[in-house]
Amino acid sequence: NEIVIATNNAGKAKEFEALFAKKGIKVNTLRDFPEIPEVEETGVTFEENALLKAETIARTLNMIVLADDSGLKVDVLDGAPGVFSARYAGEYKSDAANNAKLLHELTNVPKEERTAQFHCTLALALPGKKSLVVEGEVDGLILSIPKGDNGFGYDPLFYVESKDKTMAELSQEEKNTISHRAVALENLEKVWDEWINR
Ligand code: ITT
Repeated sequence: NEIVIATNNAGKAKEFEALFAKKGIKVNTLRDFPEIPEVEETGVTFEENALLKAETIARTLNMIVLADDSGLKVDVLDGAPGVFSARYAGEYKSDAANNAKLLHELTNVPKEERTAQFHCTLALALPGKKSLVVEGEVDGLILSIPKGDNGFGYDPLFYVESKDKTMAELSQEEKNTISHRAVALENLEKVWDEWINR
């Protein structure tokens, strides 16, 4: 009962650790395997990138590997930043720079047109098995001013109507009940046993 999460993102790693601890599954991340080189995300879809990360690392380690490719899709920007969410303001830029760029792109866009979704695609891979892919999304609105200090990435700008809070104002526990990542993991759980025993 052990899994490797193919991520270098500390925010994602923390959420997965909490989500898998409940199931009694030990989580390793790429921090535990510093010798493994970073997988370049050359795909144009969340699914391509998730499969690329999961299958490359699974082949290297010969272990069950879960990869998360996720991002923010803003309707008025035709789904941008999408798969480019981590590098929206440029390669190696900070979350703050990405958030600033997003606000700039949405200058003068009225509140009712600032609808968005957080998207998460998970790929589960083990050499010799056909990989499994599941998805999850959560709806929100992009605020004009960041609010809250929890979470990571675009969380301070992502307002969740049902909670009347941004993702960054939710505790990690609350975020982990409603997030795109949590929804995707629920979908993974439904097919997990069948996949493992296939
Ligand atoms: P790994 O590939 O190593 O997992 P990454 O950060 O490069 O890390 P992605 O390519 O999947 O991962 O990019 C995801 C980006 O989308 C992430 O850097 C954030 O900017 C954004 N994002 C994803 N999930 C988020 C969340 O729960 N809250 C806020 N922003 C999120």
